[in-house]
Amino acid sequence: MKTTRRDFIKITSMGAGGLAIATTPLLNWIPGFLKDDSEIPDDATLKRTATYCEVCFWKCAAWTYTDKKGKIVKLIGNKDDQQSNGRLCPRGTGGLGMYYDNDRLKKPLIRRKGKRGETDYFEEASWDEALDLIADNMQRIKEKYGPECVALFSHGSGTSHFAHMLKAFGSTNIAAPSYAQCRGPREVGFDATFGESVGSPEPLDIRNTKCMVLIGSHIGENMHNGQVQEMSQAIENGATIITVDPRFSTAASKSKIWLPIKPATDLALLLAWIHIIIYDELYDKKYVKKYTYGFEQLKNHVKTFTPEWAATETGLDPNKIRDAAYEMGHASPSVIVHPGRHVTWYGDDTQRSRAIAILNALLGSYGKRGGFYIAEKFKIPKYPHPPYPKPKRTWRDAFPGSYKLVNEVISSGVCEATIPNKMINEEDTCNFKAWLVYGTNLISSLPDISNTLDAINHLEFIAVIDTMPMEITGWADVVLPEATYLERYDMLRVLKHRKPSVALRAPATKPLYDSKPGWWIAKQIGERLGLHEFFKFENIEEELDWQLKKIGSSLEEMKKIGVKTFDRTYDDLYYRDGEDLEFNTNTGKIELYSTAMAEEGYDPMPVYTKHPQAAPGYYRFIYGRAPMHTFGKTVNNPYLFDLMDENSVWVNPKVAKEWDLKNGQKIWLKNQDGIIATFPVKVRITERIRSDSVYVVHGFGHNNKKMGLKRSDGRGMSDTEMITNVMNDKISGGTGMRGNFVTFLSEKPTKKQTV
Ligand SMILES: Nc1nc2c(c(=O)[nH]1)N[C@H]1C(S)=C(S)[C@@H](COP(=O)(O)OP(=O)(O)OC[C@H]3O[C@@H](n4cnc5c(=O)[nH]c(N)nc54)[C@H](O)[C@@H]3O)O[C@H]1N2
Ligand SMILES: Nc1nc2c(c(=O)[nH]1)N[C@H]1C(S)=C(S)[C@@H](COP(=O)(O)OP(=O)(O)OC[C@H]3O[C@@H](n4cnc5c(=O)[nH]c(N)nc54)[C@H](O)[C@@H]3O)O[C@H]1N2
Ligand code: SF4
Ligand SMILES: [Mo]
Repeated sequence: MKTTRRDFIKITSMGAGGLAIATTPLLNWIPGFLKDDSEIPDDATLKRTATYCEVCFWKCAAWTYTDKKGKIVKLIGNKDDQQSNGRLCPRGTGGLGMYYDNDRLKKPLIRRKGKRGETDYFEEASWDEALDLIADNMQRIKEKYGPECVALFSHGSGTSHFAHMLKAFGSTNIAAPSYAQCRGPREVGFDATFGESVGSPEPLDIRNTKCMVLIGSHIGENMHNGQVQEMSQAIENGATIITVDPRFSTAASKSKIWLPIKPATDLALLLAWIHIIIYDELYDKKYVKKYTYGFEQLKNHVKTFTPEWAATETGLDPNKIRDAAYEMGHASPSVIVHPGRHVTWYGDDTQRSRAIAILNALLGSYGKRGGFYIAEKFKIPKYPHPPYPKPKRTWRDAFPGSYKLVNEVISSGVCEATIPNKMINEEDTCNFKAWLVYGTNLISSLPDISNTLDAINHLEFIAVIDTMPMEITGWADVVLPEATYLERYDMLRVLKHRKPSVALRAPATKPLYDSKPGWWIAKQIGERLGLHEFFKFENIEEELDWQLKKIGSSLEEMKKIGVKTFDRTYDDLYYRDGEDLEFNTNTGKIELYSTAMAEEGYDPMPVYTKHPQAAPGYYRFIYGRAPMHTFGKTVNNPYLFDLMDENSVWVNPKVAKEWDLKNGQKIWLKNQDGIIATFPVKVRITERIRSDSVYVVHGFGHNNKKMGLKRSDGRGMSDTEMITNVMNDKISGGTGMRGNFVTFLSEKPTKKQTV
C-alpha cells in the first residue's frame, strides 16, 4: 500500500500500535488529535529533543524525535505541559512539514534592481553581504531621520531577538498583527473593566465550568489546544455550551443553545442579556455589591434593551435569548462568557468586548472556579546589558490624542504612519522609512492590501526574515532565510497559567540549506550596528543557561525535561469568598461604568450601533479557521496540505438556488468595491451558514509562485483580497474586517486584480 502523507501524520502521531485518535468526544471530531507520549514506541535508536511548537502562538511543549542520521521522524506533545497535556493538534504533529518543505527559503536574497514587487531581480547572496546591507541601511536611516523611523513587524517566538536589537538601536516601534488585527479590542475592553487585559492564554477555567458562552469564538475549528481539551472535558461533565454564530460551527454542533445571529448585531444580544440578568435578578448580588462600580448607571442604561428589542436587531427568537441568559444565571459564578480572540469585526469591538467583560462581572465569574482563574507567571531575569536608549519619538506621535487606552503598538498605525499623507499629524516628521518584517506575512494579515503596498512603496528599505517565500518576501529588498523552529534555539517560553512554567526549544538537527536561527541573525545585525554591549553572550546557549540558573534550573536540566513547572506564590487559584480586593482601575473596583473610557470621551457603557447589512445580490463576507491550518503559513506544508489543500466558499442552499450554483462549482467572488478575487473558489452548499452571509477559511489563495511558493499556489481564494472596507475601532485601533460584502461571478473575469 502506498503511504500517503496523510497516513504519515497518523503513523507518526500514533506510534507503531496507535489506533484510536483520542478518547474524548470533542477530540474525535478533529482529525489527527493525538494521545500522549505513551504511544511512542520504545525505540532506543531515536533521540528526543525538547521544543515548543511554532505552528501557532499557543506554543505547546513537545519532543522532536530524530533518528541516527539526524532525520526528524516525529513530534509528540510533552505530557508535563499545561498548554498541551501531552497532545499536539494536527498542525503541531504536521509541524515537521515545515522542516521538510522543499519550497523553503534556502539562501539570503537581494533584489539587485527593479522596483519592489518585481521578483525577477532577486539574486542569491552571502550572509555577510545581506547582513551588511541591512545594517548599512539601518545606520543610514538613523543618521538621516533618527532610529525611530525604523519599525519592526513581528509575530512568533523569534520576535524577542529582533525586538531586543531594535530597542538597543533606539526604536520601540515594534508591532504585531496579532494586536490590531486580532486581540486588541478585547484587551482594551477587559482592561477598562477589570484593570487588566485578558492576555494569552486566556485564564479560563473551562474544565470546571458549568456554562460557557462562545460569541463567534469557534473553538474546535480554532484549535486552542488546552481549551479544546478542557471544553471536551466540560461537555462530558454536563456543562452547557451556548454558541452565538451565524454559522453552525463545530462548537455550535456541541451546544445546548445555538443562536444563529444576524452578523454585526452581537452587541444588541449582549445588552439584552445584561438587561435580563439585572432585571430578573440573576446576577451575583454579593459580588456585584462588593467589587463593582456603576451598577445603578448600568441598570438604567440597559433598561430598554429587552429580549424583544434585541430580537428585532439580531433575528433571534426572544425566548431563546432569555433561555440563554437563565442558563448563565443559574450556572453563576461557574460560567464563562468567552472573551474570544480574533475580535476585530465591526469597529465597535472594544465596546462589544466591554459588554462581554460586564456580563462576566455581573455573573461573578471573574476570579472564580469555573470562570476565570488567577493565572501566574514569573519574571525571568534578562542577560545583563546597558539600558536601552530612550527614543525621542514613537508611532503615537503620528496620532496625537488617540489610542490612549492602548498598551501595544498598532500595526496598521505604523503602516498608516509610513504613508505621509495618511498621518493625522501631518507636521510630524516621524513617518517610517524602513521596516524589518519577521515572521508575519503582512500582505495577507493586514486588511486593505492596496494600503499595505502603498506603505511598502513609500519605504526606503525593507528586509524580511521568514522561513518560506511568502507574499511579503516578494516586496522586500533583502530576504533572510530563517531556520525552522525544529532546527534552532529560541528564548524560553515563559507561560502564565494555573502554575507558572518555562519550556525550552533546542535544535533537533542542523539547519537545512543556508538557513540560520533568528537569535544569530539579530546578533549579527546588532554587532554590525556597533551594539556589542547588548550582545555580550557568545551564543544563545550561554544566555539560556545564565537565565535558567537564576531560576534554579540549567540548560542541561531543561534539555532532559523540556518543561519545568513551579509552585504558585499566591496559593489560591480563585478569589476567596468575600476577600477584599483592589482592581487596577481608577475606582479600584470592577468598572461596569468605565471612568477611563469616560475620561477619554468614549461611551462609558456600551452603546449599540446599527451596521449596514448586505445590499441586494450581495452577502456578508465572513471568514475563520480550519483545524488543520494556521492562517496561510501552513498551506504549503506538505503534510497539512494533504489534509486540506484549498478552501471553499460556504453558501446557503437558498442562495445557491437563486444563483443556480452547484456544489464544487468554481466561482469568483467580487466585493462591494469591485475587487475580484485573483483565484476562483469552489462552492460548498450547506445549511450551516445563514442566507445573508458566505464563509471562507482564511489563509488560502497564495500567489507567490515566482518566489518559489509552489505547492499552495492558486489553491482556493484569499479572504484578505475581499477586505477593502476596514471599520476602524477608534478606541483600540482594531481594524474591523467583517464589513465587506460579496457577490458571485460564474465566468472567469477578464480584468484580474493581482497582488
Ligand atoms: N486551527 C487554527 N486555530 C487557530 C488559528 C488558526 O489559524 N488555525 N488562529 C489562531 C488565532 S491567531 C486566533 S486570533 C483565533 C481566532 O479564533 P476565534 O477568536 O474563534 O475567531 P473569529 O475569527 O473571531 O471567529 C470566527 C467565527 O466567527 C463567526 N462570525 C462571523 N461573523 C460573526 C458575527 O457577526 N457574530 C458572531 N457571533 N460570530 C460571527 C464565524 O462564522 C466563525 O465561526 O484562532 C486561533 N486558533
Ligand atoms: N484576512 C484576514 N486577515 C487576518 C486574519 C484573518 O482571519 N483574515 N487573522 C488575523 C489574526 S487573528 C492574526 S493573529 C494575524 C496573524 O498574522 P501573521 O502572523 O502575519 O500570520 P501569517 O500570515 O500566517 O504569517 C506568518 C508568517 O510567518 C512565517 N513563519 C512561520 N514560521 C516562521 C519562523 O519560524 N520564522 C520566521 N522568521 N518566519 C516564520 C510564515 O512563513 C508567514 O510568512 O492575521 C490577522 N489578519
Ligand atoms: S495548538 Fe497545535 S499548532 Fe498550536 S502550538 Fe499547540 S500543537 Fe502547535
Ligand atoms: Mo489572532
